[in-house]
Amino acid sequence: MADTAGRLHTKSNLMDELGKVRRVAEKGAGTVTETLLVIDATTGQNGLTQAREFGEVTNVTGVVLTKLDGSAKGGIVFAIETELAIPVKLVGIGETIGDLIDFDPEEFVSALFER
Ligand SMILES: Nc1nc2c(ncn2[C@@H]2O[C@H](COP(=O)(O)OP(=O)(O)OP(=O)(O)O)[C@@H](O)[C@H]2O)c(=O)[nH]1
Ligand SMILES: [Mg+2]
Repeated sequence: MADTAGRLHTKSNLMDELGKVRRVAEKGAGTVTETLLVIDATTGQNGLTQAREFGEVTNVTGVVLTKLDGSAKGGIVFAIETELAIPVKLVGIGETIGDLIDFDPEEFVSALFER
């Protein structure tokens, strides 16, 4: 598992580096089975731009939507799924390892209508 820290979609040198990480990981016997992009639920429209740009360099296979324990609902994932066909795979509902859980679409939609 590789965790790439501190990436900014606006910094082209960091994005090039990320593309290289993926290419190296796929060399020889290497296989990249999943590439997850973490998006904070408080991220608005910029989340779509981030998903598009990261998707271009690394072929993102899923989104991890974090900080759903706050008041933010993370509605940007609808645009990411509709426009880029990248599904949400995991959600974060707190700061401990047990708070990273499988995405449940029905629960997610219900939570959108809770006040
Ligand atoms: N409340 C809450 N806090 C979270 C959640 N996910 C992450 N955090 C907190 O957010 C902070 C930043 O998380 P990191 O995992 O360090 O963020 P990162 O995206 O890896 O950041 P970089 O490595 O700097 O790119 C930490 O204090 C986490 O505990 C979540 O789902 N809910
Ligand atoms: Mg990190």
